[in-house]
Amino acid sequence: MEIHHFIDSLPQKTPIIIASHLNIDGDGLGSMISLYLLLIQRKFKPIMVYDDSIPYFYQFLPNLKDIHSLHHLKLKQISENSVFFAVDCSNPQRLGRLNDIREKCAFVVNIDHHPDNSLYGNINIVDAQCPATTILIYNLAKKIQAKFDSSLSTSLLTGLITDTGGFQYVELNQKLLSILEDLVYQGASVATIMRYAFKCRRHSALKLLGVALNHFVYDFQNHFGMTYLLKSDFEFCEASEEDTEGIVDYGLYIPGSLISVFIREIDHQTFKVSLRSQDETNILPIAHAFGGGGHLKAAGFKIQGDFKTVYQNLKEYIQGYLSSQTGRPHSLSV
Ligand SMILES: [Mn+2]
Repeated sequence: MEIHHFIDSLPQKTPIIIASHLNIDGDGLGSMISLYLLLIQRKFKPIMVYDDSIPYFYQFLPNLKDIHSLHHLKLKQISENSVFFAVDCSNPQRLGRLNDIREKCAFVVNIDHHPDNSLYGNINIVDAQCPATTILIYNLAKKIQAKFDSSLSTSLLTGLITDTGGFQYVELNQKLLSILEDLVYQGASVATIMRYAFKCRRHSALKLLGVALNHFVYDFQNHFGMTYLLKSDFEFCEASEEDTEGIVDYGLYIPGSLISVFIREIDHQTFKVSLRSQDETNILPIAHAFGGGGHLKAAGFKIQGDFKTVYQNLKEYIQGYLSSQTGRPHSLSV
């Protein structure tokens, strides 16, 4: 069934939950809020729910106050005829504790653009070619002839701008340009989104970035950069996980770098690893090899062990992976 027909078929009293992935980003938030606004236009009373804190630099987004923490969600708000919309979330595990709520709902709609989406919904709108989940919501908005205003346009454009790194990871082609033009015309501000998403960082985040930059090591022969942050670094900078946003990108700044690796200790001997790549280098197989997931050029996973072993094993794995890649595109040498 097509999604807009499904929405048309829902009785207006249907309890609707909208959720996204843990460690939420601009696309997850933008998708939740834009879908929420669309459903409100259709006279539904959806509930947005999230299982963590929302990064402070997304405070410019509309309707944030309507996102409930899991803690405040009353179980009576969920019934057996509830519909659960999961947006920008590749698999149910990434919902965190919200997965328990998904299991209680009668029907699940999965709207996403991750290539490794596990198609866990009763309806799956999954398009890995799409640069952001908010573009799928934009298409839906057009289909149901939604009324665009600055709130809807801002939430939609935030997903596109943040997931493309401000149009650095995908080419701004004619199709995206016409969507961009439409959203700007309807009231979204590119400058505001760019500024908050990429250039609004508190002092603890800047201090943490300084430490991470000092820890960067580059393997020029194999074209990758690697850095880390330990618990002690977070304590020294009085920083939290939220302050790590964007750090991994710096490994790609060095001319010739194809992969960036960022390891951080999130618990004793538990590490989160972020991977980024450029120039057609696909890092998703690396994330899959370690039990993680993501996109071709942005992926991650968790790993346990003592730091030195984790670091060394990962370094050797990536060296092996890169040297096994044939036809590696020519890149600048340092
Ligand atoms: Mn996304």
